[in-house]
Amino acid sequence: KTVGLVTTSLALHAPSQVAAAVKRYANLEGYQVLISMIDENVNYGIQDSINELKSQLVDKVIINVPLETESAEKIVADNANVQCLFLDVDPYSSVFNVSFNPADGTRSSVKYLYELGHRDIALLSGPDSSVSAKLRLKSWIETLNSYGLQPAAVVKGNWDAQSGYAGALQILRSTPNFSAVLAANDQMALGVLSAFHQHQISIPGEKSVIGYDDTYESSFFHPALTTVSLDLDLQGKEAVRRILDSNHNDAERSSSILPARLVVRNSTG
Ligand code: IPT
Repeated sequence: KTVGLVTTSLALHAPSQVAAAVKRYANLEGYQVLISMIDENVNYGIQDSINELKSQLVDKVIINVPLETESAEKIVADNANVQCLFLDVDPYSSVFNVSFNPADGTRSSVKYLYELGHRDIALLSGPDSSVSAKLRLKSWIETLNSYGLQPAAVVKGNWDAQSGYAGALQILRSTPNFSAVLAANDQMALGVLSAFHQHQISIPGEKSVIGYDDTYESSFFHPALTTVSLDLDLQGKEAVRRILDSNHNDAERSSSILPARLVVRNSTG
């Protein structure tokens, strides 16, 4: 008995934590997990990955790759004999998915900064290729607008720490007077902390930083990172439960949207 997992780069902390959870919970149910990792060329690679899994007789596949709704629907249509469950699509799309509410954590971070008195908030978004990155960005901007604010700056990274570091330097050059940064994930927030340390900018004295994900390491950053916590272990667990249940019953194939919540540590003030 085998479940497949097609995943985006496991060099990224969030997907690697999800993969670990999928394996753990599938094993507890007596299933093996075959992992196929794809890289840059997502739209080409994903069908190859599914074919690779099909050739090993896998008929249930969890897909943790950022996909626009049409691409996910096409994958479902092209693989009629495989049950596909998506982890990184628009939660409100019609495809079978287990995902996170894209707005609750972003709203509470903006609200929290606003209440601390921040008015010049810079945004460090994830890549345009990621649906979730775009949803987070949209929700930050909508929430800022609801307080009568515009972002002090918007820059984009590619999820890794290096891009967060580069993004922070870019904002420091273009708009040095911002007082807080919202980063779309913790790895980029780590890069931001590093850039600020290098420029002797005190955190949170001069600038506050909020991340997103709350991966295992985030409470060990210096200062310990305030971030939006995604229960990635629960996402893996729920994905396994859903895809195994969907065996029996089509009605079980409805999607789950998991909450995200702000965890306040020491990088904000
Ligand atoms: C999303 C993470 O928040 C982000 O840090 C990055 O790892 C990305 O995945 C990779 O695609 S979580 C996803 C389930 C929306």
